[in-house]
Amino acid sequence: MNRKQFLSASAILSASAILPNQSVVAQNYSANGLDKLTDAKGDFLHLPLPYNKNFLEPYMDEETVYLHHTFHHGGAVKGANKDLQMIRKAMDENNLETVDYWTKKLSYHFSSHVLHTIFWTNLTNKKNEPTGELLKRIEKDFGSYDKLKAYLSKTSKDVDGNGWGILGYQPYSDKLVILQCENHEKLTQWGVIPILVIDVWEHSYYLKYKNKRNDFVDAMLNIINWDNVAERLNVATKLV
Ligand code: MN3
Repeated sequence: MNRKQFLSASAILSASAILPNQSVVAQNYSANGLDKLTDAKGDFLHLPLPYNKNFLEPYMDEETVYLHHTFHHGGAVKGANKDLQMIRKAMDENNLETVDYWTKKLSYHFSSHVLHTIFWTNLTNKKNEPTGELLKRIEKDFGSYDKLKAYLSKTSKDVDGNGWGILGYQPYSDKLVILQCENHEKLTQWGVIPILVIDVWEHSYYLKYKNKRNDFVDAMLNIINWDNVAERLNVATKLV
């Protein structure tokens, strides 16, 4: 088996292994094991939630999940499709006057689509902990699971304005890294593949937690689906 065949075989295995609980189906993932975010034409797809709207109660209330998924995530998908269309139009018409504007917009909307898609699958409704290869990596790169949690928690709580706390795999250094992302696309490191993301935009928590972002982040850290994070790490390390 050559490298390409090996990668393709392991991607198929990973794609089946990455499935989270309940109703998520195999077509939510591409052949390389990453989330399927586009259709055959290259337009962006907004997939249904991988569980019922009340699945994350009481940590995340049904109304917030509904509004967040439908209008915030859904709005980003619509925005990304429009941005793409405007870039194609500019290229077709050979008029690049506003192409930088749509390119910036696409970075914002597409990054939102990527992070929200990961966010929904990262959550479950019962407490669990990382094990196996993921735990080994956490201990190697952060010292312990508790230290990782403290670092991710502090980073997420302290985002300036709207943004995300992110645990990702950095292939250039072969390490897990924490990012503090502003909006959806700022303060990244090139190459990082997110495997665990915490949305600290106000729309994520305000109905239930009001201004208490710290309480929301603490609650989220109780319902991380560490199996999903482990499967994402497995896919990420096989992509390179
Ligand atoms: Mn959001």
